[in-house]
Amino acid sequence: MTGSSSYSLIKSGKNHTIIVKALLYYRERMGTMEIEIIQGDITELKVDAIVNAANKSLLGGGGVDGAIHRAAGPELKEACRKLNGAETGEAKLTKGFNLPASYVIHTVGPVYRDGNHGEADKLKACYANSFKVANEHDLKTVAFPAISTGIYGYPLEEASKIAVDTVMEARNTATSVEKVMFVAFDDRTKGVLENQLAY
Ligand code: AR6
Repeated sequence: MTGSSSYSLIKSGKNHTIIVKALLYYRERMGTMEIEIIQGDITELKVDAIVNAANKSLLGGGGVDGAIHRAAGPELKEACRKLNGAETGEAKLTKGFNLPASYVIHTVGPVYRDGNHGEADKLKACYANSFKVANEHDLKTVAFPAISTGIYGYPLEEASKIAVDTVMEARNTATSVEKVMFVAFDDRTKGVLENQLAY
């Protein structure tokens, strides 16, 4: 494309309006996302989506996964069956059924071995892909548990840094998400998340 043709594109009234609208739209959706830490039970939150720290079967388990399935009721398991499982780092959406949350984003965190088996990249993918799914469905409020830090044994400080850094990165993109909540089930998780967010 020559310089003059790009100039005429911008100068032409209609295209100019489109470009300005696109820029405004991008600005509106960027950089305004709130981040909050709350302590409590994620199943009680009335948000657009709660994220589930699931296993590859997506059919339920212990920890936060068990709590979400119990609170959502048996329809959640039926909906999950249709998803045919997920790989570590992937994220898939279902409705929330009996939960106050409208949707559940199921993601599979890595089992922590020694940190040399791609755990960090996989955990990062959980947050990034959950965020992507939320954006694709135009969701505005999303609550994350501390993925992989329970039964899957990920060291809390490292996992919290990845969680906060990945959400901060997503904050700088055009997204439907207006508010992210990090849900700490216990005091220690809350403290570590607060320290991470302070940097
Ligand atoms: N609300 C918020 N956070 C919770 C809740 C709750 N109701 N219950 C537990 N947590 P975990 P993982 C916290 O073990 O390490 C399941 O069997 C918990 O204190 O739930 O990713 C799955 O099926 C911890 O901080 O998930 C998988 O097999 C965090 O949630 C496996 O566990 C994550 O702990 C996944 O293990």
